[in-house]
Amino acid sequence: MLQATKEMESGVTNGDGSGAAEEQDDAPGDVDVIGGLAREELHSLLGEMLLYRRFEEKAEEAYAIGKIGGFCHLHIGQEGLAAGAIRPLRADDLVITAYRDHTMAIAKGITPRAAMAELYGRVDGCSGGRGGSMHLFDPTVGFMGGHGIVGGQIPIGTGLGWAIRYRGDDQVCVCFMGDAAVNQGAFLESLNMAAIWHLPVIYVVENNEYGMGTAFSRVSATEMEARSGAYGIPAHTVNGQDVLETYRFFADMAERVRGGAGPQFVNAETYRFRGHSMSDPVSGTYRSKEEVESHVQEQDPITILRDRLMEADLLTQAELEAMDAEVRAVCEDAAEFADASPVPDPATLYDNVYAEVNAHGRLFLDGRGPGPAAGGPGGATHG
Ligand SMILES: Cc1ncc(C[n+]2csc(CCOP(=O)(O)OP(=O)(O)O)c2C)c(N)n1
Ligand SMILES: [Mg+2]
Repeated sequence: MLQATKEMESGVTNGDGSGAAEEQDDAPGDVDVIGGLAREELHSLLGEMLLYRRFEEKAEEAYAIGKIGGFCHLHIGQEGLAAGAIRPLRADDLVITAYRDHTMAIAKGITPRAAMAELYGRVDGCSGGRGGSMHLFDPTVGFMGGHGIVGGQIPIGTGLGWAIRYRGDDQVCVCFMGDAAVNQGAFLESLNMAAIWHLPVIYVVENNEYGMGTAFSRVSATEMEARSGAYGIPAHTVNGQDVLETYRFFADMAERVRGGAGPQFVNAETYRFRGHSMSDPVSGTYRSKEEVESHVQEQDPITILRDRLMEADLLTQAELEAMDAEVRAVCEDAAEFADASPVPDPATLYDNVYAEVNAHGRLFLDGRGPGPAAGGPGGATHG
Protein backbone atom coordinates (compact mmCIF):
# COMPACT_ATOMS: atom_id res chain seq x y z
CA MET A 1 0.00 0.00 0.00
CA LEU A 2 2.79 2.34 0.89
CA GLN A 3 4.23 1.72 -2.51
CA ALA A 4 0.87 2.25 -4.17
CA THR A 5 0.43 5.61 -2.46
CA LYS A 6 3.89 6.68 -3.47
CA GLU A 7 3.18 5.64 -7.03
CA MET A 8 0.09 7.80 -7.04
CA GLU A 9 1.84 10.75 -5.53
CA SER A 10 4.51 10.56 -8.21
CA GLY A 11 1.96 10.11 -10.95
CA VAL A 12 3.10 6.65 -12.00
CA THR A 13 0.20 4.47 -13.05
CA ASN A 14 1.77 1.08 -13.56
CA GLY A 15 3.61 2.27 -16.64
CA ASP A 16 3.80 -0.88 -18.72
CA GLY A 17 0.50 -2.39 -17.67
CA SER A 18 2.42 -5.29 -16.20
CA GLY A 19 0.68 -7.57 -13.79
CA ALA A 20 -2.55 -7.19 -15.67
CA ALA A 21 -2.27 -8.79 -19.04
CA GLU A 22 -0.36 -11.81 -17.81
CA GLU A 23 -2.64 -14.77 -17.47
CA GLN A 24 -2.20 -16.35 -14.09
CA ASP A 25 -5.61 -17.76 -13.33
CA ASP A 26 -6.40 -18.79 -9.81
CA ALA A 27 -4.26 -21.87 -9.74
CA PRO A 28 -5.35 -24.30 -7.01
CA GLY A 29 -3.15 -23.80 -3.99
CA ASP A 30 -1.82 -20.49 -5.27
CA VAL A 31 -3.18 -18.48 -2.36
CA ASP A 32 -1.47 -15.23 -3.26
CA VAL A 33 -3.27 -14.66 -6.52
CA ILE A 34 -6.87 -13.77 -7.42
CA GLY A 35 -7.93 -13.27 -11.00
CA GLY A 36 -4.35 -13.07 -12.21
CA LEU A 37 -3.35 -10.35 -9.74
CA ALA A 38 -0.79 -10.94 -7.00
CA ARG A 39 -1.39 -10.04 -3.37
CA GLU A 40 0.58 -6.80 -3.57
CA GLU A 41 -1.39 -5.65 -6.60
CA LEU A 42 -4.68 -6.59 -4.95
CA HIS A 43 -3.78 -4.59 -1.84
CA SER A 44 -2.75 -1.71 -4.03
CA LEU A 45 -6.11 -1.68 -5.84
CA LEU A 46 -7.99 -1.78 -2.54
CA GLY A 47 -5.81 0.98 -1.11
CA GLU A 48 -6.43 3.11 -4.16
CA MET A 49 -10.19 2.79 -3.92
CA LEU A 50 -10.02 3.55 -0.20
CA LEU A 51 -8.00 6.66 -0.96
CA TYR A 52 -10.64 7.83 -3.43
CA ARG A 53 -13.44 7.19 -0.94
CA ARG A 54 -11.68 9.08 1.84
CA PHE A 55 -10.72 11.91 -0.51
CA GLU A 56 -14.33 12.37 -1.53
CA GLU A 57 -15.54 12.21 2.07
CA LYS A 58 -13.01 14.89 2.95
CA ALA A 59 -14.24 17.02 0.04
CA GLU A 60 -17.82 16.48 1.21
CA GLU A 61 -16.86 17.68 4.69
CA ALA A 62 -14.95 20.69 3.34
CA TYR A 63 -17.92 21.62 1.14
CA ALA A 64 -20.30 21.45 4.12
CA ILE A 65 -18.21 23.99 6.05
CA GLY A 66 -17.83 26.32 3.09
CA LYS A 67 -14.20 25.63 2.22
CA ILE A 68 -15.24 24.47 -1.26
CA GLY A 69 -17.72 26.43 -3.33
CA GLY A 70 -19.51 26.03 -6.65
CA PHE A 71 -20.47 22.71 -8.16
CA CYS A 72 -19.11 19.51 -6.65
CA HIS A 73 -20.05 16.03 -7.89
CA LEU A 74 -18.81 13.07 -5.89
CA HIS A 75 -17.74 9.75 -7.37
CA ILE A 76 -18.57 7.75 -4.22
CA GLY A 77 -19.75 4.29 -5.27
CA GLN A 78 -18.04 4.49 -8.66
CA GLU A 79 -14.40 4.22 -7.50
CA GLY A 80 -13.98 0.79 -9.10
CA LEU A 81 -13.86 2.54 -12.46
CA ALA A 82 -11.18 5.04 -11.52
CA ALA A 83 -8.98 2.29 -10.12
CA GLY A 84 -9.90 -0.51 -12.54
CA ALA A 85 -9.94 1.40 -15.82
CA ILE A 86 -7.09 3.87 -15.31
CA ARG A 87 -4.50 1.92 -13.36
CA PRO A 88 -3.72 -0.51 -16.21
CA LEU A 89 -2.99 2.38 -18.57
CA ARG A 90 0.46 3.64 -19.44
CA ALA A 91 1.62 6.91 -17.91
CA ASP A 92 1.53 8.56 -21.37
CA ASP A 93 -1.96 7.35 -22.24
CA LEU A 94 -4.67 10.01 -22.12
CA VAL A 95 -7.81 10.21 -20.02
CA ILE A 96 -10.66 12.67 -20.40
CA THR A 97 -13.94 12.75 -18.52
CA ALA A 98 -16.92 14.82 -17.42
CA TYR A 99 -17.34 16.79 -14.19
CA ARG A 100 -17.37 13.80 -11.79
CA ASP A 101 -13.63 13.86 -12.09
CA HIS A 102 -11.78 13.93 -8.74
CA THR A 103 -10.90 10.28 -8.45
CA MET A 104 -10.18 9.94 -12.17
CA ALA A 105 -7.67 12.79 -11.92
CA ILE A 106 -5.89 11.21 -8.95
CA ALA A 107 -5.90 7.80 -10.64
CA LYS A 108 -4.13 9.32 -13.66
CA GLY A 109 -1.47 10.96 -11.54
CA ILE A 110 -2.65 14.32 -10.20
CA THR A 111 -1.65 14.34 -6.53
CA PRO A 112 -4.34 14.46 -3.84
CA ARG A 113 -2.80 17.78 -2.75
CA ALA A 114 -3.13 19.37 -6.21
CA ALA A 115 -6.64 17.97 -6.63
CA MET A 116 -7.84 19.20 -3.23
CA ALA A 117 -6.24 22.62 -3.71
CA GLU A 118 -8.14 22.91 -7.00
CA LEU A 119 -11.40 22.10 -5.24
CA TYR A 120 -10.57 24.85 -2.74
CA GLY A 121 -9.89 27.26 -5.64
CA ARG A 122 -6.27 27.87 -4.60
CA VAL A 123 -3.14 28.65 -6.63
CA ASP A 124 -1.55 25.27 -5.92
CA GLY A 125 -4.49 23.50 -7.50
CA CYS A 126 -3.78 21.55 -10.68
CA SER A 127 -5.64 24.20 -12.71
CA GLY A 128 -4.25 27.11 -10.71
CA GLY A 129 -7.46 27.39 -8.70
CA ARG A 130 -9.43 28.60 -11.72
CA GLY A 131 -11.18 25.39 -12.68
CA GLY A 132 -12.58 24.06 -9.43
CA SER A 133 -14.14 20.66 -8.91
CA MET A 134 -15.38 20.16 -12.48
CA HIS A 135 -12.20 21.22 -14.24
CA LEU A 136 -9.24 19.33 -12.86
CA PHE A 137 -6.62 19.21 -15.60
CA ASP A 138 -2.97 18.30 -16.04
CA PRO A 139 -1.66 17.37 -19.48
CA THR A 140 1.75 16.46 -18.00
CA VAL A 141 0.16 13.32 -16.52
CA GLY A 142 -2.22 12.78 -19.42
CA PHE A 143 -5.33 13.98 -17.60
CA MET A 144 -7.17 16.15 -20.12
CA GLY A 145 -10.04 17.28 -17.87
CA GLY A 146 -12.64 17.62 -16.16
CA HIS A 147 -15.47 19.00 -18.43
CA GLY A 148 -18.73 20.59 -17.25
CA ILE A 149 -20.77 20.44 -20.44
CA VAL A 150 -22.51 17.08 -20.75
CA GLY A 151 -20.88 15.32 -23.69
CA GLY A 152 -18.45 18.22 -24.27
CA GLN A 153 -15.43 16.01 -23.67
CA ILE A 154 -16.44 13.44 -26.31
CA PRO A 155 -15.36 15.40 -29.42
CA ILE A 156 -12.23 16.52 -27.55
CA GLY A 157 -11.41 12.91 -26.64
CA THR A 158 -11.94 12.03 -30.29
CA GLY A 159 -9.55 14.80 -31.28
CA LEU A 160 -6.99 13.46 -28.84
CA GLY A 161 -7.30 10.08 -30.55
CA TRP A 162 -6.86 11.76 -33.92
CA ALA A 163 -3.73 13.56 -32.68
CA ILE A 164 -2.24 10.25 -31.51
CA ARG A 165 -2.77 8.76 -34.97
CA TYR A 166 -1.54 11.88 -36.77
CA ARG A 167 1.71 11.80 -34.82
CA GLY A 168 2.11 8.07 -35.30
CA ASP A 169 2.20 7.44 -31.54
CA ASP A 170 0.92 4.34 -29.80
CA GLN A 171 -0.95 5.84 -26.86
CA VAL A 172 -4.62 5.22 -26.26
CA CYS A 173 -7.22 7.74 -25.13
CA VAL A 174 -9.90 6.69 -22.65
CA CYS A 175 -12.91 8.99 -22.92
CA PHE A 176 -15.36 8.64 -20.04
CA MET A 177 -18.90 9.99 -20.07
CA GLY A 178 -22.13 9.63 -18.12
CA ASP A 179 -25.10 7.66 -19.44
CA ALA A 180 -26.96 10.91 -20.23
CA ALA A 181 -24.19 11.98 -22.60
CA VAL A 182 -25.01 9.35 -25.21
CA ASN A 183 -28.10 11.34 -26.18
CA GLN A 184 -26.00 14.36 -27.11
CA GLY A 185 -25.38 14.97 -30.81
CA ALA A 186 -21.66 15.29 -30.12
CA PHE A 187 -21.56 11.63 -29.11
CA LEU A 188 -23.01 10.47 -32.43
CA GLU A 189 -20.75 12.66 -34.56
CA SER A 190 -17.67 11.68 -32.56
CA LEU A 191 -18.27 7.95 -32.79
CA ASN A 192 -18.80 8.20 -36.52
CA MET A 193 -15.51 10.02 -37.03
CA ALA A 194 -13.65 7.69 -34.67
CA ALA A 195 -14.89 4.70 -36.65
CA ILE A 196 -14.04 6.20 -40.06
CA TRP A 197 -10.54 7.18 -38.91
CA HIS A 198 -10.00 4.06 -36.81
CA LEU A 199 -8.95 6.12 -33.80
CA PRO A 200 -7.35 4.61 -30.67
CA VAL A 201 -10.15 5.77 -28.36
CA ILE A 202 -12.00 3.72 -25.75
CA TYR A 203 -15.35 5.41 -25.08
CA VAL A 204 -16.54 4.43 -21.61
CA VAL A 205 -20.03 5.13 -20.32
CA GLU A 206 -20.11 5.27 -16.55
CA ASN A 207 -23.62 3.92 -16.53
CA ASN A 208 -24.91 4.81 -13.07
CA GLU A 209 -28.48 4.50 -14.39
CA TYR A 210 -29.38 8.18 -13.95
CA GLY A 211 -28.70 11.56 -15.51
CA MET A 212 -29.53 13.81 -12.55
CA GLY A 213 -33.08 12.60 -11.73
CA THR A 214 -33.81 10.87 -15.04
CA ALA A 215 -33.46 7.12 -15.39
CA PHE A 216 -31.70 6.03 -18.58
CA SER A 217 -34.58 3.67 -19.37
CA ARG A 218 -36.88 6.70 -19.63
CA VAL A 219 -34.79 8.42 -22.28
CA SER A 220 -33.59 5.54 -24.40
CA ALA A 221 -35.52 3.14 -26.60
CA THR A 222 -32.57 0.75 -26.66
CA GLU A 223 -30.12 -0.80 -24.25
CA MET A 224 -26.82 1.07 -23.83
CA GLU A 225 -24.84 -1.55 -25.75
CA ALA A 226 -26.86 -0.81 -28.91
CA ARG A 227 -25.66 2.80 -29.06
CA SER A 228 -22.41 2.20 -30.92
CA GLY A 229 -23.70 -0.39 -33.39
CA ALA A 230 -24.73 2.15 -36.03
CA TYR A 231 -21.08 3.20 -36.32
CA GLY A 232 -19.65 -0.29 -36.42
CA ILE A 233 -17.90 0.21 -33.09
CA PRO A 234 -17.77 -2.95 -30.93
CA ALA A 235 -19.68 -2.71 -27.64
CA HIS A 236 -18.70 -4.36 -24.36
CA THR A 237 -20.25 -4.44 -20.90
CA VAL A 238 -18.21 -4.56 -17.73
CA ASN A 239 -19.25 -4.68 -14.07
CA GLY A 240 -17.72 -1.46 -12.72
CA GLN A 241 -18.39 -2.52 -9.13
CA ASP A 242 -16.02 -5.45 -9.53
CA VAL A 243 -12.64 -3.76 -9.71
CA LEU A 244 -10.82 -6.96 -10.63
CA GLU A 245 -13.08 -7.59 -13.61
CA THR A 246 -12.74 -3.94 -14.61
CA TYR A 247 -8.96 -3.95 -14.23
CA ARG A 248 -8.47 -7.07 -16.31
CA PHE A 249 -10.89 -5.87 -18.96
CA PHE A 250 -9.12 -2.54 -19.42
CA ALA A 251 -5.63 -4.03 -19.27
CA ASP A 252 -6.57 -6.24 -22.18
CA MET A 253 -8.59 -3.61 -24.05
CA ALA A 254 -5.91 -0.91 -23.84
CA GLU A 255 -3.37 -3.27 -25.40
CA ARG A 256 -5.79 -4.32 -28.13
CA VAL A 257 -6.54 -0.73 -29.05
CA ARG A 258 -2.84 0.12 -28.87
CA GLY A 259 -2.26 -2.75 -31.27
CA GLY A 260 -4.68 -1.26 -33.83
CA ALA A 261 -8.11 -2.66 -32.86
CA GLY A 262 -9.74 0.75 -33.45
CA PRO A 263 -12.34 2.51 -31.29
CA GLN A 264 -14.33 0.60 -28.67
CA PHE A 265 -17.47 1.32 -26.69
CA VAL A 266 -17.76 0.17 -23.08
CA ASN A 267 -20.91 0.13 -21.00
CA ALA A 268 -19.52 0.14 -17.45
CA GLU A 269 -22.32 -0.65 -15.03
CA THR A 270 -22.05 1.30 -11.80
CA TYR A 271 -24.10 3.29 -9.27
CA ARG A 272 -23.62 6.56 -7.43
CA PHE A 273 -24.14 6.41 -3.70
CA ARG A 274 -24.62 10.15 -3.23
CA GLY A 275 -26.92 12.73 -4.80
CA HIS A 276 -26.15 14.05 -8.29
CA SER A 277 -24.13 16.88 -6.75
CA MET A 278 -23.50 18.29 -3.28
CA SER A 279 -26.72 20.30 -3.51
CA ASP A 280 -28.93 17.23 -4.09
CA PRO A 281 -30.31 14.74 -1.57
CA VAL A 282 -28.96 11.19 -1.72
CA SER A 283 -32.09 9.59 -3.11
CA GLY A 284 -34.48 12.41 -4.07
CA THR A 285 -37.83 11.53 -5.63
CA TYR A 286 -36.41 9.68 -8.62
CA ARG A 287 -35.07 6.68 -6.68
CA SER A 288 -36.09 5.16 -3.38
CA LYS A 289 -34.03 5.04 -0.21
CA GLU A 290 -34.31 1.25 -0.41
CA GLU A 291 -32.83 1.20 -3.90
CA VAL A 292 -29.85 3.26 -2.77
CA GLU A 293 -29.43 1.25 0.40
CA SER A 294 -29.43 -2.08 -1.42
CA HIS A 295 -26.69 -0.87 -3.78
CA VAL A 296 -24.61 0.46 -0.88
CA GLN A 297 -24.98 -2.87 0.94
CA GLU A 298 -24.42 -5.17 -2.01
CA GLN A 299 -22.61 -3.22 -4.71
CA ASP A 300 -19.88 -1.29 -2.95
CA PRO A 301 -16.69 -1.89 -4.96
CA ILE A 302 -14.53 -1.48 -1.86
CA THR A 303 -16.53 -3.91 0.27
CA ILE A 304 -16.68 -6.43 -2.58
CA LEU A 305 -12.88 -6.53 -2.96
CA ARG A 306 -12.27 -6.38 0.81
CA ASP A 307 -14.51 -9.40 1.43
CA ARG A 308 -12.98 -11.32 -1.42
CA LEU A 309 -9.47 -10.76 -0.09
CA MET A 310 -10.44 -11.60 3.48
CA GLU A 311 -12.21 -14.79 2.43
CA ALA A 312 -9.08 -15.85 0.55
CA ASP A 313 -6.90 -15.01 3.58
CA LEU A 314 -5.14 -12.32 1.57
CA LEU A 315 -6.03 -9.47 3.91
CA THR A 316 -6.25 -9.14 7.68
CA GLN A 317 -8.33 -6.67 9.64
CA ALA A 318 -5.11 -5.10 10.94
CA GLU A 319 -3.79 -4.63 7.39
CA LEU A 320 -7.08 -3.04 6.33
CA GLU A 321 -7.02 -0.66 9.29
CA ALA A 322 -3.41 0.32 8.58
CA MET A 323 -4.30 0.94 4.95
CA ASP A 324 -7.26 3.09 5.94
CA ALA A 325 -5.22 5.11 8.45
CA GLU A 326 -2.63 5.75 5.77
CA VAL A 327 -5.09 7.06 3.17
CA ARG A 328 -6.94 9.14 5.76
CA ALA A 329 -3.61 10.80 6.58
CA VAL A 330 -3.01 11.50 2.87
CA CYS A 331 -6.44 13.19 2.62
CA GLU A 332 -5.97 15.15 5.83
CA ASP A 333 -2.62 16.36 4.50
CA ALA A 334 -4.25 17.31 1.18
CA ALA A 335 -6.91 19.37 2.95
CA GLU A 336 -4.33 21.14 5.13
CA PHE A 337 -2.20 21.82 2.07
CA ALA A 338 -5.21 23.24 0.20
CA ASP A 339 -6.26 25.41 3.10
CA ALA A 340 -2.76 26.88 3.43
CA SER A 341 -2.46 27.66 -0.29
CA PRO A 342 -3.27 31.28 -1.31
CA VAL A 343 -6.22 32.26 -3.44
CA PRO A 344 -5.21 33.47 -6.93
CA ASP A 345 -4.20 37.14 -7.18
CA PRO A 346 -7.14 39.14 -8.66
CA ALA A 347 -4.60 40.87 -10.94
CA THR A 348 -4.21 37.54 -12.81
CA LEU A 349 -7.94 37.28 -13.51
CA TYR A 350 -7.55 37.60 -17.28
CA ASP A 351 -4.52 35.32 -17.59
CA ASN A 352 -5.04 32.19 -19.69
CA VAL A 353 -8.24 33.49 -21.24
CA TYR A 354 -6.85 33.78 -24.77
CA ALA A 355 -4.20 31.64 -26.48
CA GLU A 356 -1.09 33.38 -27.74
CA VAL A 357 -1.23 34.50 -31.37
CA ASN A 358 1.85 34.94 -33.55
CA ALA A 359 2.51 37.61 -36.14
CA HIS A 360 0.40 35.71 -38.68
CA GLY A 361 -2.52 35.34 -36.35
CA ARG A 362 -1.81 31.66 -35.98
CA LEU A 363 -2.59 29.87 -32.74
CA PHE A 364 -0.07 27.43 -31.34
CA LEU A 365 -1.67 25.10 -28.85
CA ASP A 366 1.30 22.76 -28.50
CA GLY A 367 3.28 24.88 -26.05
CA ARG A 368 5.11 27.08 -28.60
CA GLY A 369 4.99 30.79 -27.97
CA PRO A 370 4.18 33.45 -30.57
CA GLY A 371 6.15 32.88 -33.79
CA PRO A 372 8.76 35.23 -35.31
CA ALA A 373 7.80 38.20 -37.46
CA ALA A 374 7.03 37.61 -41.16
CA GLY A 375 10.15 36.74 -43.17
CA GLY A 376 12.01 35.11 -40.26
CA PRO A 377 12.36 31.37 -39.75
CA GLY A 378 8.92 29.88 -39.74
CA GLY A 379 7.50 33.11 -41.09
CA ALA A 380 6.57 31.47 -44.35
CA THR A 381 4.16 28.98 -42.76
CA HIS A 382 0.61 29.23 -43.94
CA GLY A 383 -1.95 30.10 -41.31
C1 LIG B 1 -25.13 20.31 -22.42
C2 LIG B 1 -25.58 20.25 -20.98
N1 LIG B 1 -26.91 20.09 -20.72
C3 LIG B 1 -27.32 20.01 -19.44
C4 LIG B 1 -26.42 20.12 -18.40
C5 LIG B 1 -26.88 20.01 -16.96
N2 LIG B 1 -26.49 18.72 -16.41
C6 LIG B 1 -25.42 18.65 -15.61
S1 LIG B 1 -25.13 17.08 -15.16
C7 LIG B 1 -26.42 16.48 -16.02
C8 LIG B 1 -26.73 15.01 -15.99
C9 LIG B 1 -25.70 14.17 -16.65
O1 LIG B 1 -25.85 12.82 -16.29
P1 LIG B 1 -24.82 11.70 -16.72
O2 LIG B 1 -24.25 12.04 -18.04
O3 LIG B 1 -25.52 10.39 -16.62
O4 LIG B 1 -23.65 11.79 -15.66
P2 LIG B 1 -23.68 11.53 -14.10
O5 LIG B 1 -24.05 12.83 -13.44
O6 LIG B 1 -24.67 10.47 -13.82
O7 LIG B 1 -22.29 11.14 -13.74
C10 LIG B 1 -27.09 17.50 -16.65
C11 LIG B 1 -28.31 17.31 -17.47
C12 LIG B 1 -25.06 20.31 -18.73
N3 LIG B 1 -24.11 20.41 -17.78
N4 LIG B 1 -24.65 20.34 -20.02
MG1 LIG C 1 -25.48 9.01 -15.06
